[in-house]
Amino acid sequence: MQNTLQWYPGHMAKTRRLIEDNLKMIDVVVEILDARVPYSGRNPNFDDILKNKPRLLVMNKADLADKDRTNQWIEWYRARGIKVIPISCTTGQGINKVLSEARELVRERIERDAQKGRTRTLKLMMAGIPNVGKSSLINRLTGRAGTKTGDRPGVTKGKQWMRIKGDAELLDTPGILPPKFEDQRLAEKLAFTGAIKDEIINTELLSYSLCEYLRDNYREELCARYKIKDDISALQGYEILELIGRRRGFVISGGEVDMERAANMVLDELRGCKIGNITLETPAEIEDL
Ligand SMILES: Nc1nc2c(ncn2[C@@H]2O[C@H](COP(=O)(O)OP(=O)(O)OP(=O)(O)O)[C@@H](O)[C@H]2O)c(=O)[nH]1
Ligand SMILES: [Mg+2]
Repeated sequence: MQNTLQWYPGHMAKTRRLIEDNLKMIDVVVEILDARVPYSGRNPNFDDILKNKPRLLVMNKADLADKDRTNQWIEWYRARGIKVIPISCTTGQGINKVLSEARELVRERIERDAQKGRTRTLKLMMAGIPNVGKSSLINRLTGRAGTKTGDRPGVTKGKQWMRIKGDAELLDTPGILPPKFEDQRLAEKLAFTGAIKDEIINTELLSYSLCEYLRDNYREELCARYKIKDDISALQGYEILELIGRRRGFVISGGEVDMERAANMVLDELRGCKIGNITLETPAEIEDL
């Protein structure tokens, strides 16, 4: 990407404090990530922020992701001693596992309390980068639209507790990104999914890069979606985007393609799963970084 991305350090720092201040009363942190970016979608600062608090990793939006790759990632994490469960707040897949897996992580404590005649209300904190579905998961678990959700980052502003009858309490938190990315390629993957506000991104450059990723990883899907018959294997991102724009009739005066419009359309269609079930990174790719 053209320059280093900047994102509201003030707001993010405030959320970090909110998480740290509430951590004491939490039993388990549910770290939610977007199944389309199972690696870049984790905030590396969480290890530092969450310390040794039991953590359940949840890959949400599994309905949008590439199933083979989701399984590869589950294996990859498993090999590193981390359990991840794939879920979808849209289809309901895996939702009923969230509480039981979280409980499993603190089973000994629950049993100890039970011996003393106390029932423990499980206190969970939802944490993750922006737009991954933290609030949606709370709404799914409570069965009502008690927290605001939206298809853009930064919807949740402050903390909010929600209770599941007699059973558990859930704390929603705003999404936070690390203050900076060591590798801009990781930031770019996040931007593809919409976790970073488009206002601070050059969407045209981002889209070129996306076209190249799709060219190398999901060529069939890309060509089918935009009815491209040409061999695009040797084309650059901007040439592919130009082809797509022309296909869609995004032509301005002088016969040129409106690249900005084409760029926004391709990003929208990726995020809306119109191009196909796409996961934007594989374990092998990450190990090569
Ligand atoms: N397809 C699909 N969309 C989902 C899923 N979960 C959430 N979404 C959508 O993703 C968008 C973001 O969801 P939110 O619940 O607002 O995400 P959040 O993590 O609370 O976001 P912030 O509060 O902005 O950090 C919304 O448009 C949701 O409808 C899912 O499993 N599948
Ligand atoms: Mg939210």
